[in-house]
Amino acid sequence: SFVKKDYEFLKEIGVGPNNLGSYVNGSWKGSGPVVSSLNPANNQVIAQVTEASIRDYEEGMHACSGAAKIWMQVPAPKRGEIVRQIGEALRAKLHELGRLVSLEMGKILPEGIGEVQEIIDMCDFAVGLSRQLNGSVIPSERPNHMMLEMWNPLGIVGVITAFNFPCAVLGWNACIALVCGNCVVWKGAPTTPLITIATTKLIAGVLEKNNLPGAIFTSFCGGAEIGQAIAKDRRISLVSFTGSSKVGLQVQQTVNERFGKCLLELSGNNSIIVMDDADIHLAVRSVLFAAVGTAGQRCTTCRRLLLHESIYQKVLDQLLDVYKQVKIGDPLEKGTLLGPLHTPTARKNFEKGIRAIKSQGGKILTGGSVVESEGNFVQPTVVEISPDANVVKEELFGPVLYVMKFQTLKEAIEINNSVPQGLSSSIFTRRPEIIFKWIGPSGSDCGIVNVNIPTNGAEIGGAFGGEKATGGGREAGSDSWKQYMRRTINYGSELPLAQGINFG
Ligand code: UN1
Repeated sequence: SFVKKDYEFLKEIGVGPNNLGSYVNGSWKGSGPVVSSLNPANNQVIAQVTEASIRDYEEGMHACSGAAKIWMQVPAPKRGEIVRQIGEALRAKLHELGRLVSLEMGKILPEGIGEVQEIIDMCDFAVGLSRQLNGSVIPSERPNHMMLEMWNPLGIVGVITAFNFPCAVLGWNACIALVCGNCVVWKGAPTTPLITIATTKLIAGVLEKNNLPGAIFTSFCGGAEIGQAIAKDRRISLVSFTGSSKVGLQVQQTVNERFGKCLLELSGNNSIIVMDDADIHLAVRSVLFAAVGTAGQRCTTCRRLLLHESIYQKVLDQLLDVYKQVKIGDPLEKGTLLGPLHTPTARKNFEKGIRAIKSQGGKILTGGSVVESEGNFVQPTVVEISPDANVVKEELFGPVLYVMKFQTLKEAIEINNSVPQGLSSSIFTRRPEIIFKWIGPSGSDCGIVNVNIPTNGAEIGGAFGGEKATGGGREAGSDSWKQYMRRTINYGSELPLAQGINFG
């Protein structure tokens, strides 16, 4: 076995062999099913967690509704100070929490630590934002009037996150929601409960130290039942959901039925286009990180590589060469580039996907098999296939890269835009006329449109999210915060009506 077993460090972040999975009204509870958290590298149990029951959920939401009334009255920069302290608490445990992310999710350690860094960055961003939730004064056409646009909190924001970024995506949402004056209700992925618990403990510690109600941050380990309760709950003004397009659509429909707001970050099917003038060395390094990083389990993973016919073979040869050097193994081990898939089911889906690829005319250039071991390892895979094959339209969540050839930029953009999803995209070229076409109205139809960098690894300062089946949401930086608040416009005491209307 190439997996080392060392769970001692978990004590330092508040995780034991048996854990309660609901942080409710400032204390830890659990009266739902007991589940095991598994190490994807060997499928052995790391620890047990008692998930939330609907009773725990109700108790938590009741307290959270009370806390919302208090938290929205705390001045925004003071809320920022609490988020600053959360950032400090995370900084102090960067390595331990990063190690847990690597252990429980299966991504390699530098990426596990990078993920915790991402939530720390979000805290820093949100602290600054807490002094910049600016409204505006709009000139009125009426005498003695002005229109004042100010931003008020929504109340409670629900955050449902996925296994692949088990704490960074919480950060994108929670850091902003909190400085905007909202309480947060979090449900992490059912297969990463220890990360949910460890992250919540750090946040809870800060609330406690500041004598604030613990219910400002309410957190549940659980599955679909708790997720549905959040979607249905009228007390939750905004539900931010990260996951597949299929489940996202169900969440959106449920939230719509009660006229709630939804923020969706769903499936991607991201392509990298390499033009004839590209820096090929840069492109190959970028594709490797984009397609193999996190074992292809990022929503921003590059799934389609579009190569100009004149450099097709050259890029492919270099790429296949670096693929052969990818070290597969224990994600906690130094030098490993490719850890396991997250679950045995993901490994089975990989095998199913490979069968579908072959039956649809795909040619496996490298990889294509699972790795025989007790963990969920698979080979990094490159497939030559037509852009019209059905499998290419779907998101196969693993390290499988589809390569295809094009002749013109127009054709490449058409292929880029030909899938249902629209999260991230990138082009490699040095020509400004191509770059501006690519980022313009008739270029990429994705939310993230990159040039000469991978499709993944976005930094938090920009708004993150995508179009079409990716759901249209924007999280993290830029002006994403406006989604976590509501706008009001007030005006003066006289009643001259706008548009010159005389009403009796
Ligand atoms: C995700 O996979 O859900 O841009 C998020 C990136 C990361 C976030 C990915 N910063 O790849």
